[in-house]
Amino acid sequence: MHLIFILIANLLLTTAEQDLFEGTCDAAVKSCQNDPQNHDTKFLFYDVNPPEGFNLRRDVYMRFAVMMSETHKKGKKLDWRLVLPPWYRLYHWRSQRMIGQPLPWSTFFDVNSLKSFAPVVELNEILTNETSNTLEIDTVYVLQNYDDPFEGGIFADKWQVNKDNCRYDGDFWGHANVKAKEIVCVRFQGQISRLWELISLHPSDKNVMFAHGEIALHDSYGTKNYWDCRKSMKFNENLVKTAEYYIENNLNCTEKLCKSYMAVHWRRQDFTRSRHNDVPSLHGTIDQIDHAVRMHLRKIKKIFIASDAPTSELNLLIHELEYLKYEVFHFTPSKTELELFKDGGVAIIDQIICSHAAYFIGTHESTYSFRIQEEREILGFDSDTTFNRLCPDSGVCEKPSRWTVIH
Ligand SMILES: Nc1nc2c(ncn2[C@@H]2O[C@H](COP(=O)(O)OP(=O)(O)O)[C@@H](O)[C@H]2O)c(=O)[nH]1
Ligand SMILES: [Mg+2]
Repeated sequence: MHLIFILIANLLLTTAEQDLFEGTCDAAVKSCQNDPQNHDTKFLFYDVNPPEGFNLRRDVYMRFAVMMSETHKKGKKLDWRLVLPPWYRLYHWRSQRMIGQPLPWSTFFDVNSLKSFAPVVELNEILTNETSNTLEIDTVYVLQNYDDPFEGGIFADKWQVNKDNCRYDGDFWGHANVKAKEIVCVRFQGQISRLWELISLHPSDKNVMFAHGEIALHDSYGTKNYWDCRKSMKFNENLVKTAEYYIENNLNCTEKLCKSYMAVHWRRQDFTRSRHNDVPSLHGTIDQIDHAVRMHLRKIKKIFIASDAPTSELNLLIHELEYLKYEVFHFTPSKTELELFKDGGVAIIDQIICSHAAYFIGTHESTYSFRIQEEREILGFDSDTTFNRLCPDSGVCEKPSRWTVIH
């Protein structure tokens, strides 16, 4: 009797799991897999907490892209595509913040390379095909944190529809012609693949969106698939060419792993206010750069500084380092370059230059520095040259975690 009960329970579970995962597309139907205009295609949209910056958003993208890729690898949900959320009015993009247009991912990334990893489409690939010119999202699930993530002393994966205080605080990436039919708020914590359970609440939905996508966590961080996804995030080739041209002409290097310069990511602005226990003063920064060169790079005289510091503060740092006889470099875009690449592209050029340096020192817990560290792992630098940070002038200075590449 007991055995029969287990068998029936398993059978029910299997059917439920199948319902959850199976789409209407047949893996053998090529058009179904590749064509965003196919009527059976379903679209998964997401948005991120409005104040979050570019580099955390890149990590959130990876969570969704890995989730899609892993589900497709199992032959499930083959009719689903992930829509790349346009970049719009990011908090740190000072020169375009007020007037900015939504920018497609191709502004910053090689979208064909992203597509080689996961079934992604740009929003404008879909919008141009909308006959009514309005895109209706069937359900927007607004993810919300639990008040107490460690209820009963443990962090358990769970979700629960929440009917109170429900509103979407985004702006559909600046696209006035995108509308939501229904908004559902959900307390959510845990692995991102459990979002499929939410999607299955409305099985006939064609367009589903998750707001506050950052609340869902990686299913597994640092795995081979994670790194395959990360490797596919190649930058737009004009940004790469501009960075390489700069490196060749200013920093005397034509190789991938340069030996001629060291790079520092000096994160200021909001970090000096909200994380002042983690970042050094101007003079603390100079001492640490000088010390690192003396310890590790005795032949190097060229120092590249990537920073969001105000010009006056940055100039002080540059002058003080020059006084110590260093040749100091900072990428300043021309007016045309700034118009072409935008603040986001200039930040990427800085990151690429840091990625190729003989030695890199980053800022503690800056996702901007994290992305540089990953790039250096992919390029094949010795991890000792990568996982280094600026310490505060006094107090504890934890070593950066080493997230090393898996091929
Ligand atoms: N050009 C340039 N921009 C930077 C630099 N550091 C920070 N920024 C800007 O500030 C933003 C910081 O936000 P985010 O990407 O979230 O990184 P985090 O806040 O450091 O974790 C970046 O996306 C850039 O727009 C830098 O070294 N160079
Ligand atoms: Mg940030």
